[in-house]
Amino acid sequence: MAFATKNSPERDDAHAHSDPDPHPDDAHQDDAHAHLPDTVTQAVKILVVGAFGVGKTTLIGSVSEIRPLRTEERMTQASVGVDDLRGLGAKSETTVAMDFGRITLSPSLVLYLFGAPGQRRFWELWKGLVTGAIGLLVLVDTRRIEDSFEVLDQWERYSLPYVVAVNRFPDSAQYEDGEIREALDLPASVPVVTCEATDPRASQRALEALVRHAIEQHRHAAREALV
Ligand SMILES: Nc1nc2c(ncn2[C@@H]2O[C@H](COP(=O)(O)OP(=O)(O)OP(=O)(O)O)[C@@H](O)[C@H]2O)c(=O)[nH]1
Ligand SMILES: [Mg+2]
Repeated sequence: MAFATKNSPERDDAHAHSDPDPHPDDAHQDDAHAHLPDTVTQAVKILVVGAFGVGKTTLIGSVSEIRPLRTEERMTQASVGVDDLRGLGAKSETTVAMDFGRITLSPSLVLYLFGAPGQRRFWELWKGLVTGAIGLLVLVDTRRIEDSFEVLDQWERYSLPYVVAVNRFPDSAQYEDGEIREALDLPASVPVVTCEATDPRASQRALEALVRHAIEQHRHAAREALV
């Protein structure tokens, strides 16, 4: 299947709409995980970003070991024609400030996860949210890949290490990594992984890929600075 590409002249950031979908349950969180283990020595901040409706809130909700903080507001008539609901079933709410969650990746390492709203009207918020983050997990929905173009353009301005995570919805077509790279015009160094935001293990693997990539990039930058 052919994609529109990020650089194609017919690129179209316009939006359409259809019907909404409920939020998934965050069944695995319990209060036993409210406190950090004593073994944790490193805490890092990660941002989960991406276009409207790609699954940011779902991913943080599925992977977080604490009850996630959400700032969902019901979508109103004002978002009709602005927030594209194609393929999003019964989605009726959208994040208006941020998501927040936490996952302990190893006995010594904890990630603090911040979800940033994707719509243009929230871009000003990103400047505050991004402070102190070591990297970005950029979620993409290939059913509407063109929605990711301008969001990715904007995040690239922050020059943070990022990994593209293709969120597999039940009706998503399969694409080769090369097709995703070409469509998004990704630098060769940017890893592409697939996940399902509703699956905690797949979501965790995507976060692990980001942490590995961020560490490599920060090491590389440190080496360059010493030359
Ligand atoms: N089946 C399935 N549904 C998903 C998956 N990820 C997200 N969804 C659904 O897709 C819709 C959008 O997910 P959200 O988590 O709200 O997406 P978001 O990126 O936080 O959306 P905004 O904050 O509004 O930009 C919801 O109805 C989710 O239930 C997935 O991996 N599988
Ligand atoms: Mg959200």
